Amino acid sequence: MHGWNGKILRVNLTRQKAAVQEYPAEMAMNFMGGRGFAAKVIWDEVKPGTDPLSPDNKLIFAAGPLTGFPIPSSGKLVVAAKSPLTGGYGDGSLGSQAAVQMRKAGYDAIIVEGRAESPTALLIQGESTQLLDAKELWGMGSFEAEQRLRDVYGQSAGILTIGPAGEKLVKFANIISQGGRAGGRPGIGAVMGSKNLKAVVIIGLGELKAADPNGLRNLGVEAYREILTKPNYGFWKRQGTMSTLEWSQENSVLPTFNYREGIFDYAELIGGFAMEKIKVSQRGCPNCNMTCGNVVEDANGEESELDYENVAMLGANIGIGDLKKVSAINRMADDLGLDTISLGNVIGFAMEASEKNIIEEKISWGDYESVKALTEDITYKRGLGSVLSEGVKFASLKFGGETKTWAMHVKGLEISGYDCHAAPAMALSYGTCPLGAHHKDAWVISWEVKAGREGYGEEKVDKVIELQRLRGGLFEFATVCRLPWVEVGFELEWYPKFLKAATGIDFSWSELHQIADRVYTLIRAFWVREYGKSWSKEMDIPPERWFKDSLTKGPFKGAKLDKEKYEIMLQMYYRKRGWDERGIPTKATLNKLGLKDVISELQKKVELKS
Ligand code: PTT
Ligand code: SF4
Repeated sequence: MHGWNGKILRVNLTRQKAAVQEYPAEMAMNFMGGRGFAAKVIWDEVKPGTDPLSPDNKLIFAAGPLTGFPIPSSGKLVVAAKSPLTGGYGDGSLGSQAAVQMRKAGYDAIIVEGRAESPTALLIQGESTQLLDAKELWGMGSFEAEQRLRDVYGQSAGILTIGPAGEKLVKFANIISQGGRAGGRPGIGAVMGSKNLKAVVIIGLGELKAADPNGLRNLGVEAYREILTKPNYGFWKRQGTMSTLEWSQENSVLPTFNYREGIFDYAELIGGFAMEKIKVSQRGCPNCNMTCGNVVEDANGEESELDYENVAMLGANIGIGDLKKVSAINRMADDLGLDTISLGNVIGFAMEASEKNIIEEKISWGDYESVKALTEDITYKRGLGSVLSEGVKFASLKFGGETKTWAMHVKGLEISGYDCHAAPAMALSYGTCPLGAHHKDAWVISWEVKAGREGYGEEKVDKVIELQRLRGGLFEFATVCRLPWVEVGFELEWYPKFLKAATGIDFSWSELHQIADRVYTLIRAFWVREYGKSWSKEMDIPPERWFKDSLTKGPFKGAKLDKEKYEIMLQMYYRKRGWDERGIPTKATLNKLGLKDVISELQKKVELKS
């Protein structure tokens, strides 16, 4: 095999053993890599009903056949596990030197199983694998832990750590790298913590082998050059994802006051231009010439790396209109290892509950000091923080009553930074994302704003599926950053060419789409196997707030979603995916996608339609 290393490293922390395993070419052809590999391993190896925080869950780090090659933005790594937040499949994409180093160490994936008896770090240096005592790092913030390791292993080592939130098993703890890259929203950091694994350090000593090394090198040179010529490149380098803030405000999709509104009175103070005034430097993932990490000086004079989602959720959604303060909370989240989207979501929920006297604690919109204290309490599971650390779905079940209406999640994963009162396609994207309400699989909102907000028609369903096949498919399997394509218009046609030069295989678009459909259906099967008879189409329906409470201001004042029309759109989506009216794959679809073995397993849990 070229492009792929053909090897997986399996580390058992209970037995303190590591083994290198070869995997068949069929696995590469059917699932490609990254999310595809992770989904296959989780389906095959995580038994139904496994407690996600038990030693039986598997923690997976997976790259794809393009990861690490000298082509644009190829330093990404999928981190995955059964999610403790949702009980379903969970993953995230992290930009890190660890992605490149893992591939250079000769592995396409690492599977971590079991649980170490005491805090441990996994060290991979070329072919050698060691488990190190990490007691001294336990309790440390992710920044300090990474720095300590970097002092020993050097600047080029790939390092992944968890913060105290992962150690304390906060259900939305994620994994941090390079002082501000974060991945694994659905609690993948908590899974790492449950295994007593504080850090992973990788130093690759080999070189990646492409089928056509010269061809790939030349393509890479041409591609980097091409990105520099894109008209939006200069502005992107200035603002990165932060320009989305003003765009969201203009289009009334900026989540504000726990998704009550789509505009925020102080948006200008926390947008891309405000960011430029406090920007001190710029960082990025490996192999990338778009370096979109905007580093700013926060309210404490410290460095904080900003992206749109961080600011939408820790700014507008909780009523903070001061970017330096937002940045300080963002820095806390990175250091503690908390997902900023879920953090802003649970805090917004608590603020609304406080306003409505549903809880005794007083925490008002925009109250910076209380937010900082609550962020600490969530991490260390104290008082109200302890309830919120379980996620917004759990908190609403605990507080009961009307809170269910405005607990903003799908399948237990808190909603990302786009309000959907007037965006049915984006609502469908959240509803059907294989992780719960993440925007990563189909950021259809930018298209929907241009195509028209009102409709619930077939073209919206088609667009969601088309984007899921690319963003949730190709980019997550080849495991490279999608932003060159999404943000500066780097053409999709480059990717089959990269794949051909790396692997020697001429993948057609229909083959790439089929891999995406296979993985989507396998992940859906995993969810259904976990939820069994309690699975229903309700799992794919966003929260009641968007159907019940209209926007009260802005250009879309009065707008709300239509439930009946949403459900018609959802059924259309199911039909196109070959799933039945409950959203469960049919036998014919499973057969067509080469997932025959899944049928017998799934039939133990639910009745399958032909
Ligand atoms: C992603 C989610 C996002 S998506 C953001 S900002 W975004 C938040 N960032 C967080 C953060 O920062 N700190 C923190 N403690 N929590 C955070 N949670 C949120 O996590 C990220 C970029 C971005 S910035 C995006 S859109 C793109 N996402 C990609 C993707 O998903 N796949 C892919 N192939 N390429 C992508 N490129 C872009 O990467 P999750 P990163 Mg992230 C500080 O992981 O779990 O998917 O959640 O990886 O290296 O930080 O790069 O406006
Ligand atoms: Fe990382 Fe941004 Fe480059 Fe993507 S565009 S690889 S997120 S620096």
